[in-house]
Amino acid sequence: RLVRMKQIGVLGVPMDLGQGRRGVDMGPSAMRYGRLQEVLEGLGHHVHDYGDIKVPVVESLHRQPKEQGGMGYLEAIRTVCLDTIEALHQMPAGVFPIVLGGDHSIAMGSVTGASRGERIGVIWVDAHADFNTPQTSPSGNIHGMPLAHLCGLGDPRLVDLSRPGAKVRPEDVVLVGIRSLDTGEVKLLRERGVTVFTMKEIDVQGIPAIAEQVAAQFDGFARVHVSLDADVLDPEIAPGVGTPVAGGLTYREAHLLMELLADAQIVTSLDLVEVNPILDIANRTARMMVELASSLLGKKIY
Ligand code: HAR
Ligand code: MN
Ligand code: MN
Ligand code: MN
Repeated sequence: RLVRMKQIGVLGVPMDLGQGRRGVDMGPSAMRYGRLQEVLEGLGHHVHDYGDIKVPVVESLHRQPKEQGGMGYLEAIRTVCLDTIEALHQMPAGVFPIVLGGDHSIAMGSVTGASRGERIGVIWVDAHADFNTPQTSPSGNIHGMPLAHLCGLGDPRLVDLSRPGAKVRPEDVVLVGIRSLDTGEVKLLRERGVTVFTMKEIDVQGIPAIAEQVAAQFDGFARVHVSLDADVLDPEIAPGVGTPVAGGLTYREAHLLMELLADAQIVTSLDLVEVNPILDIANRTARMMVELASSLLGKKIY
């Protein structure tokens, strides 16, 4: 079977304001250096790089000392997400967007932009659920909150991006690879009916059974977004992340998930986030993310 050729639009969002560790703003460069465009063109796709969204450097921002964690950067994050939405809306309809982070707070922009105002399924592949609100967050870091805000929970300034209200229905969200949750997140995820595949479920059921359930859940959806956080991978194979958690996906589990999602032909947009080249070893994590994008976009060896 041949790969069905896609028009791919790459957009960098070099934002590190959603968390405290510097270096994740270099993620887009690291993945471009890891030959993202060449690899995808090698599959037969046409790739157009739209460049980077402008993100203020942290030293130029004056945050309120009273604000906890990263909440002081809320307005800057909001502006970057609005610019991301606008840039995605500028891409021609039918383009498959790949948004390069940056920390995971960029997903409030990327998912909203990729949805183009319509219903969208979200496959959130991450060690974390990122389902905190400012009230439940133990850290105040906004990269631990994007999925809650996409579902309409939390600070209205982040919920009401481009139009008021939730952009994603909680029942249209599937989490895969989860192994670190805060107490408040567990409560919210259960209340809202989000589907959660923890690492335990992956160990017990295996990736094929989970990929099948995900494909069934999103059968018939016009839009399905994969938000791939590098820290879902085991830190042994992806050391370049700010919040590593032991016991993550193996190389083959991660690729198999992408390969089976490619076979299902449901995915219409992708984030590659949380790559921190400062913490990495010889750009290994960025290269791994490029390879995973290639598996999701139809790479076949036989
Ligand atoms: N749950 C924690 C918090 O909200 C940690 C969130 C962390 N990190 C990410 N996102 N890398 O997936 O602070
Ligand atoms: Mn072009
Ligand atoms: Mn995340
Ligand atoms: Mn994470």
